[in-house]
Amino acid sequence: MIDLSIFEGRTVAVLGLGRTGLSAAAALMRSRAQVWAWDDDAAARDAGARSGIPLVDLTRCDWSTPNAMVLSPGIPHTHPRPHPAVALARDAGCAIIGDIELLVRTQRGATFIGVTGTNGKSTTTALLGHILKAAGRPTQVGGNIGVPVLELQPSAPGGIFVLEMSSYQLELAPSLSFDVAVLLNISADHLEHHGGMAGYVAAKTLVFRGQAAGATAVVGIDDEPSHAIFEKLRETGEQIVVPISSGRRATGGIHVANGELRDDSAAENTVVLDLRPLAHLPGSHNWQNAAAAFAAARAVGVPHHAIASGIRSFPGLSHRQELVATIDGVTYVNDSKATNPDAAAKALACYDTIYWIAGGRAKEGGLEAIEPYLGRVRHAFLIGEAADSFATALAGKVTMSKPGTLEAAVAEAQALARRHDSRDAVVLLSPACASFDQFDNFEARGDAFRDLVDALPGQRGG
Ligand code: UMA
Repeated sequence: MIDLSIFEGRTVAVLGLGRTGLSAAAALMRSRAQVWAWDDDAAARDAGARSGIPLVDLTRCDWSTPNAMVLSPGIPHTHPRPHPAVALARDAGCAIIGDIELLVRTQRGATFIGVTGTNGKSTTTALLGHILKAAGRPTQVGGNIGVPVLELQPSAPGGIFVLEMSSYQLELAPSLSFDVAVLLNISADHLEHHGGMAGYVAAKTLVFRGQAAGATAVVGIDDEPSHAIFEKLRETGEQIVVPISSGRRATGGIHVANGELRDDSAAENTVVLDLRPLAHLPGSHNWQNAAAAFAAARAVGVPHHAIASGIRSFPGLSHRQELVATIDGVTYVNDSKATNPDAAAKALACYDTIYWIAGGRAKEGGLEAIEPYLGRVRHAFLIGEAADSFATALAGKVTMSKPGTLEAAVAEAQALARRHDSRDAVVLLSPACASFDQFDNFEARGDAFRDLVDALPGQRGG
């Protein structure tokens, strides 16, 4: 756990008692700070109280006392409107920061690598962490990937923190200046939280904040907003700027052509590795992730051969095109992490005969990203709150039904897919939606899918 003695004897408000807030309260209490914690959810407050965390209603307290507020990333501080406690803290001139700001303030000697982007950031973060560890570098991985950073250990000499950064977390870490910052891609997501696309792009751009000469910016150039950021950094930034692409030659950078990872940073366009045989990194989106991880690892001095070896031995991540089982010739793939249409489109692009389970709580924006791949979908099984709106959007484009629940969808999908005569049928859970209407989070949704598949009659004997 990270030592926060810089707050010893001071009062720190902690708003939100989910993963971030619980870890922040624990680290602060261990460092003998006075914690005032609150959560709008009574059950979360009760759980906090049971762990000995002092509760103070932050919407009614005296804001002249706290020295800082540690805000959980998912709680609004600007759009659609600031949480009432945030507004009070701000009026009182209290600093509003996230857990990653605390990590940065206390671990000044460490190397920080930040990975952001709308899609692929967890895979890239995990892949990069794996490469660095395999190369013998003392590396810890945390942030949005699901490990609150204050639960990490203090940095060892030469230590590296690889942090997956959401747009929310970037806004709450004003002192952050990454030694290596990675922006993978940008497409519409979390628009309500950022007041629209411009606000979202601005938040993502914060990953490059404060980078000076000697730092490295790794930037995807395959979508318009990211490409525009790349151009601007190349013209005006002081840092080294490395373009990455899985679709075109990234002159002076890293790209993938026909599945081959190529290093063009010295204008030699050297082939580093053939990515096509790697089952845990399927599809061109994962090839972009590999290009980004390569560029970032190289920026901290890992040799080519060690990076290639790390990419080859990467075991993949749960809930991201995770191969669950093959039963009666039908392959079941858990892509629960696809919480927006863009992410689901990337999975749909990887298979030819798809029985697609989609739905949940829809994000803003339509299903346009999905449309080019609907020809691969034999049947769509729609679940959750979005079932009706998805049915309207997909009408006439694909055959579909509305089983409503994941359980019913898996049963229906199995019944239809096993009738398919060739061996390439895939039952794909790639919801294009958040999970919160029916599950606690995407992990719980993916675990439920895995359990349902495990219980299917067939070769597993369920
Ligand atoms: N809460 C309130 N008032 C509100 C809103 C929430 O009190 O108005 C409380 C909730 O009751 C809950 C707590 O705040 O108890 C939840 O806080 P949170 O939403 O910030 O979630 P954490 O559990 O702290 O998890 C966060 C990230 N979640 C979000 O940003 C929404 C996790 O990313 C991250 O893994 C974790 O910190 C550790 O760093 C998840 C995520 O969905 C994976 N991220 C989004 C994404 O990837 O798209 C950004």
